[in-house]
Amino acid sequence: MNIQAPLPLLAGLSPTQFMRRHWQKKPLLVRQALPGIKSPLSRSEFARLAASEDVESRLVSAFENRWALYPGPVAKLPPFSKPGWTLLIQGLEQHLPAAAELLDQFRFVPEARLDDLMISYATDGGGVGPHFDSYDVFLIQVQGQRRWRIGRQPDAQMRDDVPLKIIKNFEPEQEFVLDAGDMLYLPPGWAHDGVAVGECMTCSVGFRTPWRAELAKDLLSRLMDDEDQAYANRMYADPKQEATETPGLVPDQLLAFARDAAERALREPRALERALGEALTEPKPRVWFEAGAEYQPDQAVRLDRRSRMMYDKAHVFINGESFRAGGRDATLMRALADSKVLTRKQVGQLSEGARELLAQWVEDGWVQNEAEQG
Ligand SMILES: [Mn+2]
Repeated sequence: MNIQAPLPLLAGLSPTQFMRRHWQKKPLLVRQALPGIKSPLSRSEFARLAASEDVESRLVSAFENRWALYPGPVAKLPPFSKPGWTLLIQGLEQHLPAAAELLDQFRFVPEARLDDLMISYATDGGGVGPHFDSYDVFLIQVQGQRRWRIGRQPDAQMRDDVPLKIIKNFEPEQEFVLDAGDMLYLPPGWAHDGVAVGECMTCSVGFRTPWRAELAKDLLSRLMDDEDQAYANRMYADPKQEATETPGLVPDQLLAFARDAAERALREPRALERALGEALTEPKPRVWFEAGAEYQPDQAVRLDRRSRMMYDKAHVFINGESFRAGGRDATLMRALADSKVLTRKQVGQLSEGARELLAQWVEDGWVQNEAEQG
């Protein structure tokens, strides 16, 4: 992607300009960001996904002014003719190639930050109420119209009489009606309320914003699970422990041992880098791959739409696993992570070891062989 080129998607801004001026800073309304966009799925496909155990969905209704939330799967949707309900499906990119392609247009943001594509279907008046999100969001109108009201909302009080997080005293500052193809970007913490004007569908590009504590917990547990490390295989010993009159007191020596254990794990060369890469590429709980394809060595390859692949200076990460990579293999694997494809020629340049790895990924369904195009 040329990050200096102006894009209709970003109202004529280049990705570079957008990131500097708007990202995490201020909203951007883009009329006809995606002209001619079609909904990636029909009503009946929507209903089928909503009923599936493999799909994360939820139904929100506000019939007779009473908010209700039903976690999916939703076996039977309310009638399409009935106003005031909405159904949300997370992770649409895992289920539909067209949704994965839409999400890929936002890869001027690092993959590590991109989360998923959500779609909401709503009948007239449907929505989830005024709320905050803790992450950035691109709201893309893919069918029909939705009225968005947004504001900075200093009063963060929530209603306590509803099963959803709804702002108590919403004070919108701006209002826009989005038509199909229009898009609204909101930074984290902007209050927003989207209400369907007639039947409509809206896609949201969501981002991952890890909390410090949550990330530290994940990384530290990964570091400690790595039992192959030399630092892990040492048992506490206290040959100099004296008899004690205060058996309840934690020995200083044991505290020192614990501190040393944690510090050694963090200091271990490349261990934290590896834990982070594995954590960031770990597939989500509902993701599964179609394994069993046979690898064709003379063909181009494409990353499966469900695969997460990233890299750092010393490793390549894919779906929660890490590999040391250097030289030409590293260059090629990084190209696969960045562009999601390797041409037949590039595949031919991989070392034998790297090609064996690629063959394994094809068999696992993480990568697919592809006949060369164009
Ligand atoms: Mn939201």
